Amino acid sequence: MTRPVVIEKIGSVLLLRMQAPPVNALGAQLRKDLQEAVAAAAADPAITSLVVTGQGKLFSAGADIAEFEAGMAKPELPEVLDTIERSRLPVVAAINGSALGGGLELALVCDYRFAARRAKFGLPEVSLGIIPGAGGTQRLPRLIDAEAAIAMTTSGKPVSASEAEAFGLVDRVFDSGDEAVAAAVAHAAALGTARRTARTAPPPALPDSTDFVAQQRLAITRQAKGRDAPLKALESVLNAYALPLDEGLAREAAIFAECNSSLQAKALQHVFFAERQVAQVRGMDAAVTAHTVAGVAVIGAGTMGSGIATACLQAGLKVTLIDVNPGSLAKGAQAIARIIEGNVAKGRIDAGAAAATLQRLELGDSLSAAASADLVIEAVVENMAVKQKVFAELDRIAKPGAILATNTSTLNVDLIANATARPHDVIGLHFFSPAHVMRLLEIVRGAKTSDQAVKTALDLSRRIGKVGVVVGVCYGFVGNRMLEPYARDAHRLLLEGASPSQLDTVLTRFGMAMGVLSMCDMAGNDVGASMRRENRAAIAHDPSYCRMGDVLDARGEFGQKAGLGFYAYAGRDKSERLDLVDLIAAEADQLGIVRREIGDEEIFERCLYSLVNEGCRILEEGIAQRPGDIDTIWCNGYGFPALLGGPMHWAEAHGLQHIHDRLAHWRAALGTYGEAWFSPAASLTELARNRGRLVDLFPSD
Ligand code: 3H9
Repeated sequence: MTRPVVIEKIGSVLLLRMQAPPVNALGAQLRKDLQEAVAAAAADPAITSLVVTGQGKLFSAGADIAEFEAGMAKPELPEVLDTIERSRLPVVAAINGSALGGGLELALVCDYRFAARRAKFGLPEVSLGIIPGAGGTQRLPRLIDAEAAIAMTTSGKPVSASEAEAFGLVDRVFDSGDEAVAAAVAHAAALGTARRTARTAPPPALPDSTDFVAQQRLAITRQAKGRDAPLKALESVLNAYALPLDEGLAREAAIFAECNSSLQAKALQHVFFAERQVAQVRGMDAAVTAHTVAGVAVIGAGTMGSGIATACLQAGLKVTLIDVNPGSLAKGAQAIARIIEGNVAKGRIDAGAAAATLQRLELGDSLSAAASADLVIEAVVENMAVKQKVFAELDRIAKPGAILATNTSTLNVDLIANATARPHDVIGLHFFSPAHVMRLLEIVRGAKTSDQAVKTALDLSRRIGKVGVVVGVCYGFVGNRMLEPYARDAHRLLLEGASPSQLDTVLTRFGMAMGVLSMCDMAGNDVGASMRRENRAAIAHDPSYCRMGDVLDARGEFGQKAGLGFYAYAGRDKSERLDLVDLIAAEADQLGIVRREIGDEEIFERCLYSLVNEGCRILEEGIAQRPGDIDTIWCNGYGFPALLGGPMHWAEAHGLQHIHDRLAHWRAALGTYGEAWFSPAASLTELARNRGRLVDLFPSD
């Protein structure tokens, strides 16, 4: 077995190369080897100095996050870094690639930092609900100015090598990792045994402004959006200015431990691993490779089609945007140009890059323009007959082996696939609007979809910067299927007496990015109504089903785009509609629903527990592979707060038994409506009875 630290003696310099694929995480064996190598070098009179570097793309991604739940094995990272810092020999960090978290903290205890230009430097711990716990909050302020140190520690955002050089975090920047290593070795040799500075030197003073700290605290609180870790990180950084190093380090360790045992940290760390586990798809032939995708054709130049085309163009792909309606095609092309040029205005790309991106776009006014594409993504109207017609035609036009994808958000992918003679090449790629922004991509595997098509879709999602989650075929797949009971009950609660703003406030107070009725207005009440028309058979038994959504649709009150919906809009500003109360009351009257005062707790339980209940059914049916896949979908596509870990993680922390019992309560309390919609899922009932955990029924692997 290869050791995680490879040691090479170059003259009097000992080169320590971390080699722990894929990201050189500082796991137990690596820490032990590093500590032993440094200690042995100090005892060896033939060694004058050391260089630490990494193998591969990264210097190090930091501590091994998988260790956090059970606690870090000995030697813990702070202890290893302390050994390096107190060594009698100088150490040069040759930062071949990104240095994140504990990886950056390792670089900070070195005397000099030489970096490759591609390297990024960051302390992303706050996004895991923790603070840097191996000296980052104490040593970074001793090296760079307070504002930059606070920003790096509390935002988690990495900086580039040139920014790091400008801050004084890095001594020299090189074009490649190899050059950085060679220069570091030469520098270490020239140093002899001379160390650089006293480790305990105090940091420069905080900016001379009485309200500097107050301003920082305010800005961080705003950006934290309910997360505790950023303010804890600030508290720890401020200790660096008030306490001697060793005392500051001890406080940092205590704050780290406090954060790491919090529910937020558990939720955010769950989200981190869940997002990565989605790429592991059960039942896939590991030997299958992805189809090469150089050119993509997108059919339909509406909002979704142009957004998908933009996402692909921005990732460097060649795109043909196709629409048989010349007006729609021109509008779609303009929308794409606006987004790309907007990126120039925002300083994200330069004008040359924007021109090159737009040059990769071709327009076509008939499906035949898709003939040479490796991947075709259909984004036409959400109607089965129309989609089947498009796929039957594509079957004749597309080249053999091309992957044919539908961007349906609810429809049966198998029925669409069966319109072709090559259903194995057909797959669902459900993008979320705006498609060039939203991170989620549901990859819908049909009954006959080949492993190669799935692999290609997973590769594409990564390439275009999205998190692709493989799901099975059912109405609405995972995301929209769960949205259905959540939104359905919100609509029903309106008829029973809640107001749109009461409903939405309960949900946003819980942490949802947006209330469900605001979301309906944003997506368009016409879109919701048209989806219901396609699914009429399943909902016909409930005349109250999303009644207000249908009423608004019939009145042309489609939401934001119409200026009226569940709210009234002036641009993006929304206000309550007083006239809606009478409209809702009249509908309730017709349906024989007695209106009453609805408490916030009832809204909370009925909407959110219905969401969880549907999640359980989806797991029972194998539509989602594991609870973490559902969490990934809801955190990335539906604004569920990551600091609660996603609906399934949250449900477990909140109490599965309680959720089951309250669903049973509402089933009994809400008459025929309750009986129709509130039966607890079989798996939830079983888990409630046995006081079990989701993993008991739905193992992660
Ligand atoms: C820390 O350092 C705490 C200290 O301050 C104090 C301690 C006392 N640990 O993302 P990818 C795995 S906290 C364990 O797909 P990419 C990941 O799960 C740490 N595993 O690759 C995946 O596994 P699998 C602070 C890790 O190229 C595989 O590596 N650091 C870790 O798209 C590939 O990951 C961070 O928060 C880790 N630290 O992106 C950095 N990192 O193949 C977290 C990755 O089994 N990591 N894995 O699914 C990242 O942001 C990205 O992984 C990175 C690479 C940008 C590095």
